[in-house]
Amino acid sequence: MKEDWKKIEQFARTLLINATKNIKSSLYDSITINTKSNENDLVTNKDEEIQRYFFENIKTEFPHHSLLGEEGKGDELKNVNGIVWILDPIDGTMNFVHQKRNFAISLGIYENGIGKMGFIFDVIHNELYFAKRGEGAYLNDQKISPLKNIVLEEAIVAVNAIWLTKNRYLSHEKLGLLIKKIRGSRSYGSAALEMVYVATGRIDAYITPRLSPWDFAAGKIIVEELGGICTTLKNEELSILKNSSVLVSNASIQNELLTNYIEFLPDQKEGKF
Ligand code: 2AM
Ligand code: CA
Ligand code: CA
Ligand code: CA
Repeated sequence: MKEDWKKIEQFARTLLINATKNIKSSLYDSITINTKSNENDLVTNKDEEIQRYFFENIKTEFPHHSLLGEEGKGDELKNVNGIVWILDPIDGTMNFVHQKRNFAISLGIYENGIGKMGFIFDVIHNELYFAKRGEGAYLNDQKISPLKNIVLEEAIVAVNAIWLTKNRYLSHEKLGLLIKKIRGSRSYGSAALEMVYVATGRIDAYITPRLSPWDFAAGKIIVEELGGICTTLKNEELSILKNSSVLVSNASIQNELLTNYIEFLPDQKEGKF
């Protein structure tokens, strides 16, 4: 079946605009907060409502497409064949709950495992980051310039402080050396926003040992369109079928980060949280 990519893009934009309006207009309404894998892993009724809104509409318009999303009720993907919409309805739920800002809707559209379009909507700033594979990346209507080379001493790197304490995944000693080497570190609490910050050169890398496909699907397309690199922390390809560690980086510092500062602890298996 020949896909109408213009129609897919337009449809995605309409859903994103409507979802954003919905979130903004109900921002200070009372929300129901539940926990998932642990007491700090939050989900609200809004995360679920927004995902339902997307999935019901996509299913009606494109019944032959597959759906993958954080809040369940998607399709059980056995392979990457066909068109797959990958949604994180609210990325940065803790920020959404505590701060009412610094969260995003993340939507990646893949065809046979290859990222075709990535949308990351920073709801409160009204900033839509969009990339279409091979055709450039945009922040609202403005074309984003490709990334320039940098040196590690002048880099800003996003990493959650939890990984600088002793943990199951990464050598916190090596990461400590990195923090001393670079110009500054940041942690924003939304993987999608951290990825577009790398894509736009506001920061130069983002290091995290555990993400799911809906966290990185859209960001990967945007980052790669601007010349950045997005792999696992072992420099492997990311797959939309697997959880994994993620290194998002300006290409000029990626090898140095992997070689000198990122060390997986020996018995850690990729994707096992
Ligand atoms: P979420 O808000 O959609 O859950 C927080 O540092 C970032 O990591 C967010 O983008 C968050 O996405 C993501 N994340 C992935 N797995 C997580 C987990 N188990 N607990 C908390 N945040 C997680
Ligand atoms: Ca979550
Ligand atoms: Ca997420
Ligand atoms: Ca989420």
